[in-house]
Order: sequence, then structure tokens, then C-alpha cells
Amino acid sequence: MKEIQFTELQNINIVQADEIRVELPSHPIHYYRHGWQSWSLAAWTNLNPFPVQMPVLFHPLQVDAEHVFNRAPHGSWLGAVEFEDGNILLLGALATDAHVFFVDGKLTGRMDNNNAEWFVAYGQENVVFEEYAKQLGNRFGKIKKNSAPRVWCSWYSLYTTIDEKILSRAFDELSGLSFDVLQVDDGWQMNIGDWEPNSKFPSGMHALAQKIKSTGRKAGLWLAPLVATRSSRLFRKHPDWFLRDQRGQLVSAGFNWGEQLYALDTTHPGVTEWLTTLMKQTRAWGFDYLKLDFLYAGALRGNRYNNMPREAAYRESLRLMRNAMGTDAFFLTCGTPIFPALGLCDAIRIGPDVSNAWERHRDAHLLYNPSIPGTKNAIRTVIHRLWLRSLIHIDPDVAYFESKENSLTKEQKTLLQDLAYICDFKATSDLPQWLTTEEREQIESFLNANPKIEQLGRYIFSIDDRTADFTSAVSLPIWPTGLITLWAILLGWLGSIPFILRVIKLMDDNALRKRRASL
Ligand code: 9PG
Repeated sequence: MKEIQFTELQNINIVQADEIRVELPSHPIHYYRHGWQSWSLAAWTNLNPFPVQMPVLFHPLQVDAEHVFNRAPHGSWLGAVEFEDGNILLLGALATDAHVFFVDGKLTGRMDNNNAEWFVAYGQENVVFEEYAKQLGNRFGKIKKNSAPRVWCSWYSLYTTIDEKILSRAFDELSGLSFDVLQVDDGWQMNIGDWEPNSKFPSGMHALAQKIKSTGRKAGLWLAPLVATRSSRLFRKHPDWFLRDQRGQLVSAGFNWGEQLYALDTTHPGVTEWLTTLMKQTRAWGFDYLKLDFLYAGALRGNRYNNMPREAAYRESLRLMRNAMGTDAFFLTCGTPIFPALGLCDAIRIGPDVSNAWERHRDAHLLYNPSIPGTKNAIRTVIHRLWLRSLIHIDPDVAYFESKENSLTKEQKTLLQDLAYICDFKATSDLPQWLTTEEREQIESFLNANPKIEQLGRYIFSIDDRTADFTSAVSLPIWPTGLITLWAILLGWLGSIPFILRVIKLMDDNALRKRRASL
């Protein structure tokens, strides 16, 4: 354990230690929490105990389940405190498998297993984060291939109701809009784990990629290669490939698609071979842009075939998949623990999903869940992770232009569009046949714009001659009091009952089926 006094600090300090404690010059006013994976909260918060987000069943897929019940300020790999005068002190690992806590008025960093380097710096927020990013780039590597492609993604308008006919129509009607990639999202596969086309894609995946390429764009595909549902053939055939705990019980990777999810042990030779074949298969089908999702599953705690720290194991699986797909593919990681992905992919999703609504009372105030899809949740976390932009392409998720089935105000949509400019990553899911002529023109001008961006304050930017202020997205919900607390506890509990989630899923599927008729 290394103890560092504030007076010993140089401008930049690199310290070798498994555990480190940094004394502060005075009592801070804010703490920078950095959540584990794409969908986990990143934000400046006060120092009060923080509510535990609900439902518990979702913890493995929304936060770092190892630390979720610790209500004191803490975060993955780094932590920073802000003082009255606006200066900050940052303690951050230059390695994976590390966590930072605020304990007894000091910043404490802990690393699993290895004795690696820590970065400590005090000063102006932008300067400190910039230097930290530089040091991370030296250790993890930087890859930024020119500019990020402009993407149309099927998820946020069609969800799982995609089929050959619906997509083919959308691809045709997107002609005249300057997209570089048309990306097929969730809904094409047989099952999570069984990555073959389902009956809605009778012509197969090669034909689907060909169709996209015939429109002059690159073909993109979504997969969640490190998880599988209990009902998948993969799970039934290879139960020994999945991560288990000390007692030999399967480790939960959370719950989605109305089912229990399990995580592949990516160090198992059967799994490495299977992953390699899968990546090569997607390339052979003709997809050049891969959005690999639910990747956190590769970094959950468990007993691995090769005993190694969980995030290091995950990083190796990314290396393996990257090698198998080739460096000429554009590789976007999503639902990914952030640090282990640096240097191995082209882009990282740095926030939760956006949605056609700003914030839902249930999710924000009762479940206190900042990871659930919602535009405010997405903007809040993305705006706190912009410092990663010098290292890698940062994906803030899609912007909306359409007004059909969308309750965002014009101002809220503009915030998302501005965030895309700031991140230099432009994507939308708007369905071409839903767009008015004006909305279509707005998309085209968005895709071709290259505005001059300047940061004026933590949440304020100038974009050409306009000002974009993201302050309205950063506040955190107020924790409920009185009778509402009981309702919140009940809801959190109900949300962890698989049967209830299955019923909700059936209702959602039914609504989507009805909607499909109108597409
Ligand atoms: C497809 C989607 C889209 C989307 C991804 C991911 O429960 N959750 O917290 C949760 C968060 C995100 C999520 C799904 C569930 O969405 O981010 O772009 O590809 O999967 O299923």
C-alpha cells in the first residue's frame, strides 16, 4: 500500500502500487463517479450516500455487480474530487481490474492481483483529464481510423420487428441520404447464442449484406457474442462453456429478451474457437461494421478455465475477436466495460441507450435507474465521458429527427444532434417512410455538417454560432421519501421477478406485432 501526501504531489504522478491512498488538501464538494460499462452512470455527484439502482436482477447488465451495494462514492478505474475553487484531484489506474473509492476523506485505489501503475494529478479539470487520457493512450494504444462512419441503425425505430422485406424497403428509401453504413440490429438471429438467421430472413445473411452493398453502403451487423439465453442451442449443447462461481453455480449475466442470460467463459478453448469462427462467419457474410453488444458478460466474476483477473480475461477475448474479424472491419463495442476495450476496437458506446422519451418517472424516481434506455440518461453519462474522445471514437447513440412516435421536444432532439457533433459520431434510426420532407432535409444537412465546436464550460459548448447547454440532462433524480419509498421498494422487488418480466415482454411483443402492420 502506498500513501501519498498532497504536498508530495508533482504536476503529474505515476505510482506503482496494488493499493494507493491519496490525501486531499481540503474537504471536496463533488465526486466524479465513473461507471463500469457503457450503460453505467458516469457523473459528478455530491458526497452523500448514493441509492442502489433497481431492479437487482439487472445489476450484472447495468453496473459492476461487485460494488453496487457500496453507497459511498466510488467508481471503476478512476475517481476524482472537485474542490470549492473548481480544481480537481484525479486518481486513476493505468490498467484494467482497478477501482477507486472515497474513504475517510481520502481517495483510495485498489487493483485486483497485479501491481500496476496509478496516475495522480491535481489542477484544472480539462487539463487533468486530458493528461490522464494521454497516459492511457500510451498504455492501451490509440486507434482512430479517420472519421467515424455515418450510420443508420435499425434498432430505435423497428426494434425486433425487422424482417427481410421491411429492411429492404428501408434501405431503398434511405437512398439520397449520406449514410456510410446501414446496420442491422437485434432481431435477425435464431436466438441469443445461436447466431444464424431466423425464419424472417429466408434469403440468408449473405443476401442481406449484398442488398445493403447494392445501395452503395457498408453493411453493419449487431451481435451479442459473449452471452447466451438459457433456451439457446449453444447453452444446451455446451453448458460447460459458461462461467460458474466458486460453488459451481452458473453466474447470472442478467435478464433480457424475457430470459435468464449466462456468460461464456472466454478463456475456454472451445469458446475461443467458437468466437473466432463466429467473427469470420460475419465477415464472410459480407458485414464490415460489427456492433458487438452485451460484452460486459466477458468480464463478470467467476471461475475461469484460465485463472486470470476478470477484466484482463475480457480484454483478451476482444483481442481474439478483433484478430478474427481483421483490422479492416469497423469494430464498435457496446455494453462494454470501458477500459479493457481501449486500443482494441474502433469505437465505444459511452452511454446508455437513448429512447423516444426524455425520462420516465418509474425508471428515474422509483427504480432510481440511470442505465435504463432514456434520452436524459444517455446524455448525462455521455457528457461525462467526453474526455475519452482523444483515445477512440465515442458513440453517444443515435439522434432523432422524426416526430412520429416520439415525445422528445425540438430542444431535446437538438441536444442529441449537438451531442453527435461534439462526439463526432453521427447515427440515426429514423425510419425513412416516417419522415416529413423537412425532417429528411435536416438529416441530410446533419450528416454533412462539420461545425466548429468549442467547450465553454463543463456542460456548455458553442457549435458554430449557437450555444448548446446540456445542464438540463445532468441532474440526478431525487430519492423518494415517505409513502413513495414503499412503492419504490415494491416496484424494485417486482422488477426482479422473472415471471413479471416475461409478462411485460409478451405485452411489448404484442404491441410491436400490431405496429408492424403499419410499417
Ligand atoms: C438490442 C439493443 C440495441 C442497443 C444496445 C442494447 O436492460 N438494459 O439496461 C438494456 C440496456 C441497453 C440495451 C438493452 C437492455 O440495448 O445498447 O443499441 O442494440 O441492445 O437489444
